[in-house]
Amino acid sequence: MAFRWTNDLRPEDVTPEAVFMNRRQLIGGLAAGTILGSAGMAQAQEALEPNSWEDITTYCNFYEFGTGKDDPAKYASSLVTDPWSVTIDGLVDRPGDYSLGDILSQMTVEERLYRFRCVEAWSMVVPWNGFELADLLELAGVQSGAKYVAFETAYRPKEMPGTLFPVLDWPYVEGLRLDEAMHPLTIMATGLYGKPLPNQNGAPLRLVVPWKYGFKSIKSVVKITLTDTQPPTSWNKANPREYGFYSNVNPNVDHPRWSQASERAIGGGLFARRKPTLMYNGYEEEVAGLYEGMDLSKNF
Ligand SMILES: Nc1nc2c(c(=O)[nH]1)N[C@H]1C(S)=C(S)[C@@H](COP(=O)(O)O)O[C@H]1N2
Ligand SMILES: [Mo]
Repeated sequence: MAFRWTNDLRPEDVTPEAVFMNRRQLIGGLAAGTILGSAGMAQAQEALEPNSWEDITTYCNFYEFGTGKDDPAKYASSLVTDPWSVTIDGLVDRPGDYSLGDILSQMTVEERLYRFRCVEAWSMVVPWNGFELADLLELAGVQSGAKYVAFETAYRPKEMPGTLFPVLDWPYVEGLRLDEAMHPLTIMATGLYGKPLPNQNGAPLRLVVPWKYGFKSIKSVVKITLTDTQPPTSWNKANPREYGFYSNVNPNVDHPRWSQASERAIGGGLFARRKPTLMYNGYEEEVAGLYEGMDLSKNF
């Protein structure tokens, strides 16, 4: 792997402004802090003020439990998350069913503070706990022919009342290019605020890809397949004109039905104002290289 996330920064490793950030902010914001000027720094710091547990766990998208933002918090408790296992197959050396307990015993779970952004132009900052997807993929042994990673959510109509309606083609599926999947910003989250992930947020294990729109961050994952062809994704299947494979946060490319230039920060209350959306959700320095030379208006 080209580089790994580092958590053990010393004050002398970072800019003077960044020294005043706490460790949690450093984890999420270090790279942004070192490349931005102080104005950008102020914005980055502001953007990294975490949302409340209440906001994060009651304003959710999880169509398997209904299409309303408050439906998952009301209905997702019916999902049985223990025992849980993830099938990892396709172009890997060690395909099989990996129990969550076995996975966790081999992973270092870290706290990460990420700006999370949904496609409908709202954003939150979430203190996730999780591990790098790359570490999980390395557990299974990625073969050299693999180019993409496909993900699948559990599909259990008895536990997921929303799947009785054909709003999406169930199960929910997503995909990443292998280099996106191996990037150290890409994590599998198992908790938030140091507590186990609530069902409505994708328990017991969900993807988080902070430079992409929220729908890429597939919840309650039961299957991961390494492939050599680009996998289908639920929202692209539902509406290919509006949702592409990449779905990178990009204020310069509007969704056909709304502007993506600004966002409403959830939890801002009465004085909430729209903020300009940052390229790659503020992670440009870290991920722009993955898309060098690509026409982002075509690969949206
Ligand atoms: N299985 C599944 N995963 C999903 C979704 C979904 O409906 N089903 N919604 C996506 C969308 S559109 C968003 S914005 C995020 C929301 O995550 P959050 O509710 O934890 O903020 O989950 C994504 N993952
Ligand atoms: Mo979303």
